[in-house]
Amino acid sequence: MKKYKEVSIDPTTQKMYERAQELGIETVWERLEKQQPQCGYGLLGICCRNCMMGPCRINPFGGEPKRGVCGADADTIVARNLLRMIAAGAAAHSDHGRHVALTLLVAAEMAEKFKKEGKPVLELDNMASNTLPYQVRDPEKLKAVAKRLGIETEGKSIRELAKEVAEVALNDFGKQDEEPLAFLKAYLNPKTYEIFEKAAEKAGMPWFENGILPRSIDREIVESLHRTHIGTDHDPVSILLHGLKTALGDAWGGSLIATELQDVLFGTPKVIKAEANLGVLKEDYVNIVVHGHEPVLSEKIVEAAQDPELIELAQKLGAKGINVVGMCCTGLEVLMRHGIPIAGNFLQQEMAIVTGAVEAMVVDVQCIMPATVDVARCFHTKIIDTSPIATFPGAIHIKFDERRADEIAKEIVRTAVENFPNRSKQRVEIPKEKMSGYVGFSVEAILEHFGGTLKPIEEAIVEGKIKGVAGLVGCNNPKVKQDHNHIKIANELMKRDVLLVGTGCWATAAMKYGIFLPEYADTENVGPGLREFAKEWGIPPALNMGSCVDCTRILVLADLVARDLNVPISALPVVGSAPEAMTEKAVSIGTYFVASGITTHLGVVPPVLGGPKVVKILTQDLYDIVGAAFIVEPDPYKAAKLMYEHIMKKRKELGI
Ligand code: NFS
Repeated sequence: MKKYKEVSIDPTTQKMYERAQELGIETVWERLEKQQPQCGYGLLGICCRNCMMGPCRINPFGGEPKRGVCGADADTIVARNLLRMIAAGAAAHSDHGRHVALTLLVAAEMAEKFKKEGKPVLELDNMASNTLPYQVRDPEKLKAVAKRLGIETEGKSIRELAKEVAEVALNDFGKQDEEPLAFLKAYLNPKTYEIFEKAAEKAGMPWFENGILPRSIDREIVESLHRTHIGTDHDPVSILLHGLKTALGDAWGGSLIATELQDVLFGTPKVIKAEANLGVLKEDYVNIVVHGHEPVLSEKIVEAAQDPELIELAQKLGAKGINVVGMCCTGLEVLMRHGIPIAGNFLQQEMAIVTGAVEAMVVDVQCIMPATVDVARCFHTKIIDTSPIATFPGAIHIKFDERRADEIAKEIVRTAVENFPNRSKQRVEIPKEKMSGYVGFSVEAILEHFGGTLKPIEEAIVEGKIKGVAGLVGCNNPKVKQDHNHIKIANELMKRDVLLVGTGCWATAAMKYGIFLPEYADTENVGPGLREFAKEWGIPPALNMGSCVDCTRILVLADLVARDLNVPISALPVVGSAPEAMTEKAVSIGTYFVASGITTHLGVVPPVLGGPKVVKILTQDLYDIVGAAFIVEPDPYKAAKLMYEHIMKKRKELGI
């Protein structure tokens, strides 16, 4: 068993980990330990299970076997496995995006139907009627998205526009022509577009029509599975090029649609102060943790928890009220838009339950450990699964249906409230630590803060006050001490005057240690230039841009700067990093950052080292093909140095 200090730098995780040990509860760290030693072939990416002649594995030391039964060598196998990871990650983000687009369409269609039935017309045309399960909370954003897509907005109601935008989005998932995605064409600057167009030719594969420009989100994912089927694509170059294409379908398609249409439905985030870490759980309240990724559910839970009838019920049962808190990305969604406190990042999901103070953990999709059900069994906590595509054995299933969103959300909250009397008060132990910070830095909020332009950031970069920008993203991974790499890399970059923007579990980590407070600029972890800039503009030295699908906000921001300077994104002094990467989604994000021109660091070695050609393509050749590549470095100090060097190289190339 590990010592509490080995698993995390977060004092709340340390305490709850010790508590779990006291109670004999197994957690992610024990399960990781039981897996040791992990399979070396798997770690290197050289086992293949794609057909039933196998499983095959390649000798990593150069001896036999050098090939699988079909003849595939190590590079083919590694490349195929990586493509499948990218495809799975892109699928997860994009299916989320599809769900949001469908929700917008369903709401618009319901408005149309109600209108025909003679319900109040104006409210329905504005999609502001609360007879609808989902409204359009940001009509201006809807109009802006429609304009980008080239949809005529004059003389159209919000309802009509919502329907048209949703239809264009949905068409990007399943269209069959060879044209690039409508969303990509609408959002990407021509210089970067050109790089995508020519990338395959540069790599010596001119038969890729339109280079690595994705044609349809679903099609690229399906083609990934096809290419990696036994006996199909065997050249690591073409396999990886298709990986870039699939990931770009995620970035400038699925994830972008998720972010943009979530803003339309639930409001575009504005700067707001909020709190993070397990200390946001309240001893005398009904605590509901929303965990997963899709705000289509968590938004409704937040609303239902404000229902006076349910609050009264909670009080009748001895609680002071209902406290909704977030976990992982769905937590970030409601944090960004409503300032709902976030209880933690990926490695704290079990820890939250160990407090003994959680009445219900309401989960939707992605990054939810099935082990939450086992931990919950040791307490009164109910795990409620809600997505038709994510069922957890042993959980309560209250499956969500957008058309009956309000009714179902209330049922879920009621289930949690009614569970309050089952809490065993003596077993409650909530760590006190929590931290506040500013969140809500959407691209729109950043523009607003700087007076409608990015010029102040650009000028500070040119002057050298800020050396560049780093996008820090991604998960926790129990192979890394929780949050350790996140915070070290952040500090090392800020010390070197690099402005940070970030999302996902990195953002939750940063918030827990006070990095999203303007005062953080006064600490020794921030260099003098960045400190001056942050103070001048009243911002923290790092900006929370949201959940992982919101990595597209980082791309859109980079794209705006690239437009201003009339260069492709790859020319900018910008880097990316996923210091504690874990999911297939993180692999897709890393790939689309690189494909879009942002050199990206991974702090956890992906399973590719068994394929030397693949490693060379990913870390070197891609510079010539898309102008960016991967840096792999587990040591956070060395990583920050390499990232900084890349920024300085880009500055030099720009002549600044
Ligand atoms: Ni991103 Fe969100 Fe966290 Fe990693 Fe999981 S929550 S989508 S994948 S673990 S950052």
